[in-house]
Amino acid sequence: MQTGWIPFIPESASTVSGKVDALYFYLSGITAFFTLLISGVLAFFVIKYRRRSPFEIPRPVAGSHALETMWSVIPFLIAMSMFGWGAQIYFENSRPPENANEIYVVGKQWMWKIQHSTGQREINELHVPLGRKIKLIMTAEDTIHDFYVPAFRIKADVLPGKYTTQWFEATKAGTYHLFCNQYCGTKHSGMVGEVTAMSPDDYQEWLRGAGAFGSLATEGQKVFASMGCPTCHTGADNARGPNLYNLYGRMVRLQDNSTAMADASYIRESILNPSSKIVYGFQNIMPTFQGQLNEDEMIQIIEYIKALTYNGQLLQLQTNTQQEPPVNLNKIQQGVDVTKPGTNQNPMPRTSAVPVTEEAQPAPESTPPGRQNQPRPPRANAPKARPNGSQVEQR
Ligand code: HEC
Ligand SMILES: [Cu+2]
Repeated sequence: MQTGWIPFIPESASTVSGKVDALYFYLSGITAFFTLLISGVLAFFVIKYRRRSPFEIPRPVAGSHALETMWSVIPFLIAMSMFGWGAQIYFENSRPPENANEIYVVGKQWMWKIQHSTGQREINELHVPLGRKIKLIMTAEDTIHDFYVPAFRIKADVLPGKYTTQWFEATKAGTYHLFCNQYCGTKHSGMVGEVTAMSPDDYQEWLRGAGAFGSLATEGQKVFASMGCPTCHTGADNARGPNLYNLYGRMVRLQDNSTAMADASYIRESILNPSSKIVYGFQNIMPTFQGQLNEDEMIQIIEYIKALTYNGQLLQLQTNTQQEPPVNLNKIQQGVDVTKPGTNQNPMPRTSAVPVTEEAQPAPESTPPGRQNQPRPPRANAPKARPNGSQVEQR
């Protein structure tokens, strides 16, 4: 929908902005139509049925079922059309597509901190390629903020202690306003920034120029090691903590036999409030890391744990026994997208963990030394080892 000629309408630069505008004009159009209709009819009747003499007594009005029904049903249908149309756009807008590029946003008084999974970081700026779906995973360090880009017609609250998401696909190169749209303190009005949408080639160029840090996953690996997580999460079967390999995106079985989805929020909660959900077959011994990790580090750890999942081809856990550097660190640092199957020709990492395949057998029911608890049944979220210890072929 072409809206450039109308004053006060922000530029339209994403796949959804035209749809939002169309709905907006539909609502405005209906409002204008009924405003004119009602005020016109009102003026007409005021004149037509005015009292002509002081003694005039108006004729009594009889009810009309047809009329009553009509003016109930027609507005109902109109209202439902608004609802249906709005809900459709809302759903489209609030469900990020599977294949989107993920970018992390941390709001804090009073700035926006952006982290790309390849390691680039920005403050109050966001660079994105045109024609790619971008999913923002957002959280706040202090209070409620709201990430609002009018040109993309996207806006969502950013909450402390929680991840919220929104997504967009930019369609037009340019630089657009970024606002915080939720009053968040003294300098709220200064919490602004710019979103730059650029052609994929320019974007690649920009990534090369901006990448001063390791990828989020490799940064996360460092945080993971420096926090002492590998002392319990060794990846071995008899470890004190569960193997985090292939954890992300799975259903986890919990002590009370319920299940939970291992997404970013679950991992975050596992780290900050470990006793709230105890993994089946494990003791409640994990200490809380509340106050020891900032939101940036939390995101990095999550990306690291995520990177431990893709087809079992990625990084390996830094275990105590491990001498070699993780398999894919170099590739990730070179900017190779190791999440694509086939980019890693290295042999499987040497952890006890093996990706689950359809024909994978349950782990042998032996009790490894040092276990405090009963041998546990195979866990839904744990990769399973073959009885002979060999590794299962990649899919
Ligand atoms: C003292 C040992 C210990 C340390 C240190 C430790 N963990 Fe844990 N972790 C555990 C145990 C035991 C569990 C399972 C019980 C539970 O859910 O609390 C667990 C559970 C988890 C889970 C959920 C796993 C699943 O399969 O659902 C995640 C994620 C996790 N830890 C991440 C970390 C991170 C990140 C660190 C470092 C910042 C860390 N842990 C440090 C012992 C530890
Ligand atoms: Cu704010």
